[in-house]
Amino acid sequence: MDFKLLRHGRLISAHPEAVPDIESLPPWERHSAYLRICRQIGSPATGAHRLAKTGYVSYPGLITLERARSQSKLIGQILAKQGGADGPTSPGEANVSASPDPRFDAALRELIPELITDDIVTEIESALGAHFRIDFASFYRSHSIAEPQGSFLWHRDLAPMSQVHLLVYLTDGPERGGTSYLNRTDTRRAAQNGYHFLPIGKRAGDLGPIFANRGDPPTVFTPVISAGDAILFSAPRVLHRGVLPTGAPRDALLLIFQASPVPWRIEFEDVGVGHLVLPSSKNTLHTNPFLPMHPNIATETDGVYDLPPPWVLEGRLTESDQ
Ligand SMILES: O=C(O)CCC(=O)C(=O)O
Ligand SMILES: [Fe+2]
Repeated sequence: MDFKLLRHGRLISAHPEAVPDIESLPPWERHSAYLRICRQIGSPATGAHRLAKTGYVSYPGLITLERARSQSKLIGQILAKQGGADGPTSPGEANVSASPDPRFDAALRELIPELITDDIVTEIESALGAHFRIDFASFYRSHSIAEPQGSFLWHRDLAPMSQVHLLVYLTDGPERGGTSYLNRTDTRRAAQNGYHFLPIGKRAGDLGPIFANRGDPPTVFTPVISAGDAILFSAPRVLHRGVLPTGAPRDALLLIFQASPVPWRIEFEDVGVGHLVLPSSKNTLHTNPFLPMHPNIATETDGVYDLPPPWVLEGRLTESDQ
């Protein structure tokens, strides 16, 4: 399906006449139609293969230790005012996200051009076959708690299939926790065995039973993290789980990318970073990706769990991708 588009300077979005048709598509189909249009318009880089094949790429030392420490310190200062610097703010939830603050905007203006290296651009663009944009950013602290919940259990993010995360660790040491990942092949095997986009209450900490008596056990990738290391990963396409810290908290910066008809730098230069840190988390599946800032669609019900179509369970980007 093609939609009427509009150019605003160097940016491109949907024509108002096309919006009702776009918003009436089911979410997975809407995002895959968008990806196909981004592919037609853009001239993305090609040739990289790690993100496309495995679903994750590790970048040790992506930013300096000094920069990582100063971001971690900033998270501490903001949480000290807001609550959550020294422990969870809701029972059982390890993560506390820092609220928007002009100091984060200043930090992002400096950090983003360093974080999004040419190699990262090539990996993302080769994997999507399209350019990408930064959708939002989150600075968060994960505390040591007794029982893992939410993103600390095996999951795939219920998000557009082209959504990619860059998780930058700002603290280090194994006692500060980390993240574990399965590759795309093992994630697809898990889906065939019935474990995929499970609602929070049904997520497991142990995938052993999912693979028991069904071929080789999965390969679990759990990098030992140092402050400044980063992982680029396809959050809806690979199973992953945070590893809870056992001592002092873990601080991280998460950048969320979505497909775009134009290169990320154009939006970074023309729109800035003021919209990136949000007061609360964003449900990126229930958005209109054709409009500036990908706003949520108010009429689309949040939190209702429908079984995604087979191509989504298999971890493909669109119905016609592999
Ligand atoms: O905080 C973590 O280690 C996991 C993050 C996560 O689940 C995500 O970015 O989708
Ligand atoms: Fe996740």
